Amino acid sequence: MSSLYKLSTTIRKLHSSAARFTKNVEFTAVRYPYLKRGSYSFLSDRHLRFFQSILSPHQVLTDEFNDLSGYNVDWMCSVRGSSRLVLRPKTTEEVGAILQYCNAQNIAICPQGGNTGLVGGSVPVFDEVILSLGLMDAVISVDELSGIAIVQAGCVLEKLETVLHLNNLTLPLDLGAKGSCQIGGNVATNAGGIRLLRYGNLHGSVMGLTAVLANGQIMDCLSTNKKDNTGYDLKQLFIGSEGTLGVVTQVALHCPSKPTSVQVGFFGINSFDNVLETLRLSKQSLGEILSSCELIDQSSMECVTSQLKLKSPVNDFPFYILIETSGSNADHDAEKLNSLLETLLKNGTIMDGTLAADSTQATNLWALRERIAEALASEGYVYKYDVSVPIRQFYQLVDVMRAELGSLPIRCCGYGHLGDGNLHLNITSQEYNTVLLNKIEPFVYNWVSRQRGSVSAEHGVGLKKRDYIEYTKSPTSVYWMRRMKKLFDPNNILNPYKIFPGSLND
Ligand code: FAD
Ligand code: 2HG
Ligand code: ZN
Repeated sequence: MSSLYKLSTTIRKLHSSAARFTKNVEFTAVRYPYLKRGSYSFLSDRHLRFFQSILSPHQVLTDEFNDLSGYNVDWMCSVRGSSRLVLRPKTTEEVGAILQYCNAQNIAICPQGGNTGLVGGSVPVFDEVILSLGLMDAVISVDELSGIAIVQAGCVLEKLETVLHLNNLTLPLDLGAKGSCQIGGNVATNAGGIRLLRYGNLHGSVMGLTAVLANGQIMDCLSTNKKDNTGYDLKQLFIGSEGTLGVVTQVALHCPSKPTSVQVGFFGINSFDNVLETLRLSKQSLGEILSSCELIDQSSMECVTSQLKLKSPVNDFPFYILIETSGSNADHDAEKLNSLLETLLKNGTIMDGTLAADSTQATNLWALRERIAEALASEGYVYKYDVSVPIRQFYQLVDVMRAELGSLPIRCCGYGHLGDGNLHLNITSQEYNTVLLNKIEPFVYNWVSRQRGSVSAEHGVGLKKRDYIEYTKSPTSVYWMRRMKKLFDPNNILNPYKIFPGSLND
């Protein structure tokens, strides 16, 4: 068992949307004038002096000496807070002291990880103090035998992956933002990504965690037991709670063995019926080695190839599927994938296809899928919808939206985690446009609601979807969520204005 990794790995830090012109982004309070600041304390010199007394100077960033726009603006450059203070604790105890004080002084807090969230949850709405976890980035221990890694919440996902690989383990989750997002942020959003099909979501992979509650109390649920049926499983509450119930400071993650053989296939398909047939046959013939099944439509492909100058080896199809296998026997896996490709070509389910011959080719194929979000961002403003829908209706929403919107947007495209029924519907326009927005919402959510889907499959609710949570969650569920929020955070200091419609302070 190895412990306390101080590795400083080179992380492929995610470049933000539109090269992060953060200063031009409209303030959230201006763009959404109906949002009203809660009756929280305004930051005073007395408060500042307290934070400076418990933290070192480089852990307390004020707007007087620092440009805080990178913390105040989200990755999409779509929301902007006006926080004047960023606190960067190094330990769970420091987080505890900060929250205890904020709770007593009625100071609102916005917890922030890698700030790659896509629903406006990671930045303040008004002047909430930003609690950035970035300095809590140690990999505390990795145990190859049990597969358990214990990590501080601010550890960047890609750094953790590098350490795991040294121990013959891999991450149970992977996403395009891995060079910047943090494991604490992933837990707080219950991030999905491209391996969920194989390893399930974080509710299953997180064995334990430490969370600091709004009153500063440290809740130690850092169990490493795979099985534990003693009472309520409280750690689950923090997974997907988007910084509203507590601040996650440590995570015990169950990590699978690193596959020794990873293979990628990329197919061109001429109809959505054949997309579904490809999924069915892939599941049937690849079985347990199938680790990803991702869809790209023609418009998304056009965007990623033209905006980022990437090349696809398969062209001119309405749909593309990327299949990945992860296994332990390269010959065996290659034989399975080859035979799938042959069958699909022979019976006309796919029209063209290629298998990556080496890891460089595999990486290039993955870039066509993983970099779509980045490509879309360079077109201007992006309206993002991350929905769960029944698999047979997966692509209908894109067609329905195109018919509804006509030539208003630059692009209306769909891609995503086909194997998990998670569609990423994206609509772009040159700039933020309320006429277009009002044509999309609530239309899109009504449609998803009628299919009994979910308004958020993986990105969460944050600020952007808070008015729509009730479209796919029952009033009783939302009522009990609110009750839980009140119980854990009676003063509503943790990430206010997020997840729930209206005001929790009323
Ligand atoms: P942040 O963006 O900083 O925060 C997200 C939310 O979590 C906020 O509400 C914040 O308050 C809260 N939070 C953060 N850290 C903590 C903490 N330690 N304790 C309590 N609350 C906290 N998401 C997916 O699910 N699947 C994908 O495939 C995927 N791909 C992406 C690709 C790109 C290019 C980008 C830009 C984003 C993608 N995302 C994806 C969205 C995003 O990366 C995830 O939501 C990620 O989990 C956020 O992690 P973060 O550290 O950046 O958190
Ligand atoms: C992905 O799967 C991310 O690439 C981003 O979840 C999705 O940009 C999006 O809509
Ligand atoms: Zn996704």
